Amino acid sequence: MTRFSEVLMSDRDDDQTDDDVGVATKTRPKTQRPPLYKVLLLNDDYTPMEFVVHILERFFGMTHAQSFEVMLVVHKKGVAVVGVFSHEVAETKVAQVMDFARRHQHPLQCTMEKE
Ligand code: TYC
Repeated sequence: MTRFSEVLMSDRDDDQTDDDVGVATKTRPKTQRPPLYKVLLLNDDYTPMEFVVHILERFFGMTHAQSFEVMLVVHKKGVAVVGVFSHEVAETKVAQVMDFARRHQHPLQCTMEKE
């Protein structure tokens, strides 16, 4: 279809007219997302259940009910993921848990692994 405006402006070097929507062809540079790390809590026979519940509330922002549930999963299954974080935050959580457990003389173990 030829429009009057197109005839008048036919010497424009741009072929696009107002109603040509066009397709975006710009390539999107690949963005890199930082890897995430799972923080794992391990079961043992000596750390009191209430202590583990307290750890989950204090360092992982869980409610008492959530903490109790997750503690029971670790108790029954041996291990559970208690959170997924950036490398730096995961490292901090592991250090906080290990330090708190050590200061209270409980053998609780907390580790991290790449997701
Ligand atoms: N198994 C411990 C007990 O019976 C409780 C416990 C739960 C310990 C979770 C560690 O990560 C843990 N007292």
